[in-house]
Amino acid sequence: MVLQRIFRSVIMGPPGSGKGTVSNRITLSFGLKHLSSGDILRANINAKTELGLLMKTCIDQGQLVPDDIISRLVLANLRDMDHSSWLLDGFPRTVAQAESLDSMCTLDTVINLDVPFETIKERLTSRWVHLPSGRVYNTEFNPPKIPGLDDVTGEPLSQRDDDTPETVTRRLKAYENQTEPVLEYYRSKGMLTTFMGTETNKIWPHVQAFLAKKIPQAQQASRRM
Ligand code: G5P
Ligand code: MG
Repeated sequence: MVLQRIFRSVIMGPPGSGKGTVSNRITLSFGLKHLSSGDILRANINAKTELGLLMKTCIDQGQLVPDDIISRLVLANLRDMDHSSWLLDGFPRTVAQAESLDSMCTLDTVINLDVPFETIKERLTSRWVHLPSGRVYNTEFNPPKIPGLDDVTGEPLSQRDDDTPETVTRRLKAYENQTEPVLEYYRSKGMLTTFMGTETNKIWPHVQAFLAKKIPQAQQASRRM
């Protein structure tokens, strides 16, 4: 599908709720560009930039990185995608971040994946990632074709340092305290649509149908402009 008007969206949900997995499917179905704040931070850590090394301790302890740093990084990436339709994953995660995003653009929609915390904990310890692309696998749910290797590039997969059971517990706490208020922020603006469930394969058809309705509307609006 070729988009005719710029479509800007955010995907939210607790750690491990399937934001990366669903984003990948949205990218393939609707051609939106995917930008993940976690992938940006991990790319910095991997490249051993000064910022990456500074942020690594925060991430490994399951804490959020400071608002001003992540907002600067993400908004700079969004400016580079100024003429594209995009899906933002993992940002905003605090009300201050949501306000900084608002000051830059108007969103078309916010998708919220509501997956119970008990479901999430099991998933993260069996996750494997391809760091350069952000592609995610799971030894139970979507294993790579060859164990330990990325399906597309054949490069080795790794496990995230913040996927240990203790850190996952801290990440879920940070989500409850700092990110749940962002859901209310978007709900009060009438922008939030929530998809509940315990399995991505059951949630996905609903997300797909929702976006299929939203995106042609954006195209119709552009024809009237
Ligand atoms: P991230 O990288 O944004 P999180 O914690 O928000 O990390 P995460 O862990 O990346 O979110 P996800 O993207 O929601 O999870 O989930 P996923 O990767 O698609 O799926 C998780 C696993 O479950 C995968 O192995 C997948 O294959 C599997 N899976 C999916 N669906 C199913 C299913 O139906 N069944 C089963 N069995 N498995 C399934 O952020 C990382 C850190 O960076 C910092 C913070 O420190 C954060 O903790 N950070 C920020 N700090 C401040 N502000 C921000 N805006 C920040 N953004 C990042
Ligand atoms: Mg993710």
